[in-house]
Amino acid sequence: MSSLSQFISDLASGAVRVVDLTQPLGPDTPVIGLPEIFAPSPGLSVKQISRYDDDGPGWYWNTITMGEHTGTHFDAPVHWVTGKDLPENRCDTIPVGRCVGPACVVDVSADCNADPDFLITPDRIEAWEAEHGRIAGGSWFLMRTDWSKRSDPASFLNVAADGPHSPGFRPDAVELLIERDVLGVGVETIGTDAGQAGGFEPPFPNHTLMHGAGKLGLASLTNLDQLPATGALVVAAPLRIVDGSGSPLRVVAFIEG
Ligand code: 23J
Ligand code: MN
Repeated sequence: MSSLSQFISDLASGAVRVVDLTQPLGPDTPVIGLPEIFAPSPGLSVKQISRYDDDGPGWYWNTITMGEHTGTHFDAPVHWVTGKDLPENRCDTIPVGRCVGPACVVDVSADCNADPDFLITPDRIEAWEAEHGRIAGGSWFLMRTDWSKRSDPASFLNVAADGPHSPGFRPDAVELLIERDVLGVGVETIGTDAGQAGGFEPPFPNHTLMHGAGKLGLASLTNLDQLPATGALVVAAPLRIVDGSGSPLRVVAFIEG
């Protein structure tokens, strides 16, 4: 049997399962809050075109409006100034093959429960590699924080007087992942950088360094607790928006068992 027909029969038998890493997308989906000097990104609004009525007796459809970076979404390298001149850096030009890869899932949920400002370090990634093997080039690096379990938007955004508090990456951890040549990183939080990352050096290291290296981002993922540390296959392909900096998307993982 060819490997693809094996895969198809494993899907049919349930030997391979599909896990949805996507949050529902609705008008109440939270959006990132930036300092007021910057333009805000609007959340989803939905306007009905018709619903089996005078505007369309046999059909239902809507118009949707939202920022590209709303809900479970994809960050393209062109999103950040450091990635603006790279080849194949936008939603319509990224080869779809770069959106598909094995997942390395690092569970830092206990650390994030103890400290909402938890930052993953190179040591922590190397400890994971000592247990599970070196991160292969072309992998998605997924950080399991269990942040997606914060179903109340206020606790998900976790904004205090000094700004948002949510976990992320230390700059040297981002550098290590670039060295490993990952496809990109995926997180459960509103963005791929920590809530306090605007004050890091460089600011927003996951955006500044990852996108500068042509790497991708996935934000607001869920169900990472259903994935094994290694062995899942993740498909995360954005809408092919011309000159798009990112897009909401459906993120799908295939796992064994
Ligand atoms: C713009 C500015 C800062 C950040 C972001 C966007 C995101 O997190 C995003 O969705 O790309 S941190
Ligand atoms: Mn984004």
